[in-house]
Amino acid sequence: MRQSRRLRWAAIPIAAVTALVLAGCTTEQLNGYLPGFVAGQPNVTSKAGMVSSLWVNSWIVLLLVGIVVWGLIIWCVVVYRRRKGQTGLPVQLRYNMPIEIFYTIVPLVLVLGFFAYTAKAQDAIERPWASPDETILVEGKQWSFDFQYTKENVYDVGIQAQADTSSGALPGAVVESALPTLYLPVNKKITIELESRDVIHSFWVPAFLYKKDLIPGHPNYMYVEPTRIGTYEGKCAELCGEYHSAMLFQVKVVSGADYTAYLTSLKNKGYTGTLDNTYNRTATDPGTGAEASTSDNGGQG
Ligand SMILES: [Cu+2]
Repeated sequence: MRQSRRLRWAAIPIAAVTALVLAGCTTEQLNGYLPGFVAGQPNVTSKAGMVSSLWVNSWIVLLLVGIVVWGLIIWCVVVYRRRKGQTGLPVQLRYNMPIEIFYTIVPLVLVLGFFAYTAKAQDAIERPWASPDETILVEGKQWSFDFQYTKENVYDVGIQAQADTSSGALPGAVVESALPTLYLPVNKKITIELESRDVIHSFWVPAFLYKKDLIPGHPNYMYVEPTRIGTYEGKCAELCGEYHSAMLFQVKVVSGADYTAYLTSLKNKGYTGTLDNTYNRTATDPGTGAEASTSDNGGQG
């Protein structure tokens, strides 16, 4: 009786401290330090919150499991330590049904729980838009990306990151303005089709918390709804050859008006029509008939 009352009193300061700690949490901390979350601003995409809550809640559950396990280990070590004058092995315990049922059921419940929440989030993230506002084809190639804005029939061709050799530039710095840039209109449902011209690449925008492989001959799809205007870094996340590390790009989430203006600028540059295989490295492979007339450019097309 006395002990339970004491526990109840202990609960008050624990709850108060927990509330204070959570109230003092920054947006970054509440989202498990995942990239893309900024205090007072909307999430980068409509689905980023699902990923971060799956991540953060999984960590909370796993830390609670950890605390129980660490506690039991420390308790065993202290309570059943060898005492002065003891020799030989202690009494061995076997076939303890309650414990065996406990350590079978609890992990099973945990695994099923993680599976269910992961499947639920994955289903929501991977569900195709019924009627996308925009459809964009992303072509990976050694070592850059091309972007085809399918509805408007314009495209942009990327080159691999260029080293910044200007005075004062840090070693390894790249010319940001020369990076291929994918423009996305804010608050629109966009289907991104992912393809590759040569080997497997991966399209990764860390701030979107979303990444998917570009596989030659096997289109993949991403369903994105960007919800915050800004510039986000992207990179290839699948080792794809010598200049894999130079396979960088940027994503600019812009207003509808800026998006239209950008597409018009592509049209004015003459980047109209459909991206064909001109930029394929494999266009020069033996057997295509092109090997005689086209010199191998080292795959940097
Ligand atoms: Cu790559």
